[in-house]
Amino acid sequence: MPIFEPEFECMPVDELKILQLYRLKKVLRIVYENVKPYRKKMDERGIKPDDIKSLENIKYLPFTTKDDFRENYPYGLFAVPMEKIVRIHSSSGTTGKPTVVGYTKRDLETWSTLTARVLSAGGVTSRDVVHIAFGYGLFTGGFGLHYGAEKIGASVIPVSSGQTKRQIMIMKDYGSTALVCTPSYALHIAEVMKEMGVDKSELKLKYGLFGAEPWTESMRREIETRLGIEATDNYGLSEVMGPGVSYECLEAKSGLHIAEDHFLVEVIDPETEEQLPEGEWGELVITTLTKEALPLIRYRTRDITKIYREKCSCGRTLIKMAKPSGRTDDMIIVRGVNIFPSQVEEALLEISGVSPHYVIVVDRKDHLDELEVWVEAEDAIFFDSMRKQKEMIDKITEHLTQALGVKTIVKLVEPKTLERSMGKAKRVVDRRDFLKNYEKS
Ligand code: DLL
Repeated sequence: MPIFEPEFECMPVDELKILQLYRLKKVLRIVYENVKPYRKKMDERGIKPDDIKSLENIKYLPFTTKDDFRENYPYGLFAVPMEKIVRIHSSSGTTGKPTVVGYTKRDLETWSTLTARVLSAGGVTSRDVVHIAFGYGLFTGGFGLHYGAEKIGASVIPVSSGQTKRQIMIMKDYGSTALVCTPSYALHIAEVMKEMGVDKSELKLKYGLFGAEPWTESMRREIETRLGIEATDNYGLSEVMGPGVSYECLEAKSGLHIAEDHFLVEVIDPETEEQLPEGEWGELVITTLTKEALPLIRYRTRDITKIYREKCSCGRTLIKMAKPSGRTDDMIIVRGVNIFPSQVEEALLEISGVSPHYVIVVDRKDHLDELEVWVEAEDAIFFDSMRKQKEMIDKITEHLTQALGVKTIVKLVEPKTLERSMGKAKRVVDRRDFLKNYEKS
């Protein structure tokens, strides 16, 4: 399999560390000079960029969190003037306000190189027909992988998400050879193919490149068998760039190589915030080394993983991360869309007649996530006529679907029936529990 940038992906580790330190020093000077919140944080700690003399010194720098995005919404963390920004994407925020990310021309260039690496590592070459079923829009999945596929010289079909039967018809007729989407959508496609009576032998699919949500080895096996493909995992997050942060190689399919020439990674204990040694599970923290528009220092991803360096059969020397096993916050990922309970709460509070007592129930039917929100009605509504109740349900459904960006099923429950909690309210019932179920199978 060709490696997209062997000069970086297979770099001797000592050289890589020199490159990382050089880039780290540069990015620190840039944020100190151009991003007020960073200068303030560093001044408060009495740290100047030149004080950081080794990669180990990074532990003295302050963290960046989603709160920093919120406090500096929308563009306050940008390190360049708006005239240099050529693209804007965003993702859900913890308070309903989205996280806004920007890219310069050079950032887009870097991003497409990194997603080209992802695709290349997963088997894609210029001879492939790449079917991208991630959403195109503010979500980084569609556009991010699109430009990487073009960079490789593959033929790209920007199908975007939804309309599964049409997707299958396109795959069959246009001869798609690589499928790019979430792992759960891949399984759903397999399910719909069965319903339609389309056999995998009628498709030309060879590779599947899946990411944007957690999945397991057993899920990989199932997707591979049902679609007759080789499936690889890739990870990323919008704040840091989008897809392209780390990627599995087809040769080993074990652990995701982190693009260390662009990202410096640490794993910390989320409670003590102390760095953990390689091989220990904790929260992944990322510092961007080459981003221009939105450099991030020690960004706390909230994703739980471990990092480890091992000789890989593919020849890449880049450190690996394990498949993320969960998150340290209450974010849930439904059909690839990130949702925080606080967004549901905020949306509900905008409607009169409903109480702020709710439970979010996530389930998986036919391999597709289903989002239900159970809401307590106030007395007056609950004892209203059926017609009025139905109107209320429709109103909440429309409002939540709009606010969350994912189809929501609303159930109105009797006043005071949802459990009241003395401590932290349990807002989410995740019936998918797919990580556990799949591991068992
Ligand atoms: O999901 C970017 C992406 C798009 C990655 C397409 C891969 C492919 P966000 O919407 O900001 O960005 O969500 C980021 O999704 O912090 C993880 O919790 C989760 N996540 C992303 N990839 C994986 C993965 C995109 N491979 C959040 N395994 C991250 C497990 C993942 N979780």
